[in-house]
Amino acid sequence: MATNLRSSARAGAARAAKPAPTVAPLPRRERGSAAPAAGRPRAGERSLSIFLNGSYVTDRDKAVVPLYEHGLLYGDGVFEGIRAYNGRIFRMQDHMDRLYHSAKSIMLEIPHTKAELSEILLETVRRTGLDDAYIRLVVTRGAGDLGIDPRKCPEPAVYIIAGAIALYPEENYRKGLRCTIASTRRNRPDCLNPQVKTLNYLNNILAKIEAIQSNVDEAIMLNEAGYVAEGAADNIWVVQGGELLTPPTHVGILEGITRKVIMELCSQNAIPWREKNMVVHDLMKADEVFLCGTGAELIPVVEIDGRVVGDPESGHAGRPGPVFARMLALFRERVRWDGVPFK
Ligand code: PXG
Repeated sequence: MATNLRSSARAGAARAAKPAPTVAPLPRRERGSAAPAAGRPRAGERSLSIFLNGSYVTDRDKAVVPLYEHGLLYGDGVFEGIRAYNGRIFRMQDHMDRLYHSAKSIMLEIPHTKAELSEILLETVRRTGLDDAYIRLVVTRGAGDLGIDPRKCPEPAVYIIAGAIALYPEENYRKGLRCTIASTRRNRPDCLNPQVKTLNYLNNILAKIEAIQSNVDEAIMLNEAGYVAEGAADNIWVVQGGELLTPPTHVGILEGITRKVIMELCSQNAIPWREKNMVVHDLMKADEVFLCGTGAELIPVVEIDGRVVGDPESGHAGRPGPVFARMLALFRERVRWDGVPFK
């Protein structure tokens, strides 16, 4: 009979001989890996604000959720990653709409109206005292019993964490990301539609683990038919002949809000763009590739499975390209003013 590491370690006879791990541990990231003493804020957490299903909490160690919470037991819930810039919540309405659509899709009733939840969101971020913040908004099925039956969870739960933003290292924006094409395919839309932003991120995490194991920064995922889908937690753009191309949602991707902002910025600045089904070769021959998402904003990809991105005669192969630089500048200008003020 198979035993897990803990049960075998508990057996008296086995105590002396700890079983050998079956997998090598994932390498630790240097930054933020050391845990501070309990109760003491981690770096950058003095400005932490948490809405814990009805009450506001500032101490991370007091912000605990029930063990029988189905968000934990089954990933039964939905979420949004949101950013505030310059005292405004960027694209709050878009995030609210997507959250409520995701919840509707999994038959989860959010226990607040959009207007109420927006107010709670604004208040949570206001309490941080920050102008620029990262906000995680989570709605779960709530606590139930050990079975999956959602009817055993009488009350959905709402959790919001707002705090200082953890950016990718600045070096990644200057030098670009090295990526792998993950062998883990993006969830098929008829199994778990990637448009629904659920707490089930294992598909993406498995792709991220592949990137880590390959010693690169990020993973690009394909759909089951081999079409380019998206990054592990970002959408993808390809620049070809001055045109911006991104996979359509029917390929099986999250309909990203940053992706939508890029479409708008292109249209407003007469930069050609369109949705296109793409295969790995389209990435290999691209002039430029970049990823986009709330956390990463826009981030260039300079290498994919050992191939340098870009034409060697362009002068920017293996480096962030001019279209990326222009889009990043337009995006950074937009976030300064486009949002709902909370101050
Ligand atoms: N695709 C996937 C699979 C994602 O998880 C995006 C695209 C980009 O969507 P937005 O709406 O953010 O432009 C995401 C973003 C983070 C973070 O900290 C983001 C996501 C998930 C977990 C963390 O940026 N989703």
